[in-house]
Amino acid sequence: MMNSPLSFSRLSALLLGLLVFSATMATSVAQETPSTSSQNPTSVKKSIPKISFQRAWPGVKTMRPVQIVARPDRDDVLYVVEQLGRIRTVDGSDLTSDASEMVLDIRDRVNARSNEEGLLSVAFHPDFAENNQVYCYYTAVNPRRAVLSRFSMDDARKKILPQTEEVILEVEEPYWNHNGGTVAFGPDGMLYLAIGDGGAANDPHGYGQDLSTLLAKVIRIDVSGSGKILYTVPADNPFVGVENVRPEIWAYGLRNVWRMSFDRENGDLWAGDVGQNKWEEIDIVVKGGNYGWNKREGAHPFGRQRRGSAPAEKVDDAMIDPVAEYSHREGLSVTGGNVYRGKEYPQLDGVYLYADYAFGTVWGIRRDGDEFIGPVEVMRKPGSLISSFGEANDGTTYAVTFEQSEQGPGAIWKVVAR
Ligand SMILES: [Ca+2]
Repeated sequence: MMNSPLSFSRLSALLLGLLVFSATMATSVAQETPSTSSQNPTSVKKSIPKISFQRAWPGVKTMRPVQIVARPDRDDVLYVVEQLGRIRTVDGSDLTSDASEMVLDIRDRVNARSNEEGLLSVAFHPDFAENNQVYCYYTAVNPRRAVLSRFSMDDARKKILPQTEEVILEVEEPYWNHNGGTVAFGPDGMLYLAIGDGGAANDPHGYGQDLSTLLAKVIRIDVSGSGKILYTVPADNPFVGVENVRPEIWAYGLRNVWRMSFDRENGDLWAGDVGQNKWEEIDIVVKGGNYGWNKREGAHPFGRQRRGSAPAEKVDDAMIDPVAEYSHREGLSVTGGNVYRGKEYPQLDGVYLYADYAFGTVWGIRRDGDEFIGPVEVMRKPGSLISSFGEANDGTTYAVTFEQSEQGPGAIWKVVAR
């Protein structure tokens, strides 16, 4: 999320002016493209339906919601992460309910002074029902750093207890921006964390391709230990035993992954990596993969435009191209989403949804083996800054937004196929 090359108040005013126009467009598009599921349910569907956002929990007041997450042991509650350092509940069984409880407040230790800082991501442990563990990823100061911590919920599972914090990992952040990030558990039970390149512009220290730092990486660690062992490195990580390389690294060359998620059906790890000057990208993150930053931006060489720098280096074939990209004519900052696996809209099954944070455009893309269908633009919602998507346990997909401006009220939406 969250390049801020423009004044968003001005941008939002512009975008709001387009609302009536876009509502008309959305209607006509939906009529042109009826959403039908495949005739043969065993084949990969070829179509990508249009979607819309249906307001959920309209009476719940939230500010700067940056994530909505499910709790593995219960369907009737979802958790909305607020960037300033709080987590609140919404009623997973009643989307009209106004009920909301604040279950964690760590504003005392979270630094959320800038647009890209704060409590950025939360994940419940897959064995939460047994261990009460909740993992939080946030930014802090003195020194400026990114923090991955484990908290426990109380026995009644009403509150996440701030005093139970155990810091698992800290990464020094040289600049305020590009902190990533997403914490998520894989189907293998390991904890994956996306960490940004540390910030500034151009990745001035070359962290993207530097395997001695955790910046600009997706890391994979095992947090199942107990006592003083807060994490271990899985023996099958790609760089275990390589000299001067951090063994936690799972993939690298990632500038600022703002949202990644696992396809719950096949385990694919999809990520939206925010670009700098020209290209926003979607990657499927694989073991040991190099996604190019700062030698590449999207599928394109990067570096030519740097003053005083050498010409862009020859593009290395070992670097992995994005599976989708879009230029800054179409948006400014990608928000990665998730592969829809809910039962309610079979025509949407298998579609990875992602958005541009600034323009409010949503796209869908399907993976079909090594081929991809799409991306297809499936919705426009100018005036909503789409900060994240999230899934309930049954695959129902939600989105959270800042309305009208970055300081505007937060809103939560259910993704509906048209
Ligand atoms: Ca890349």
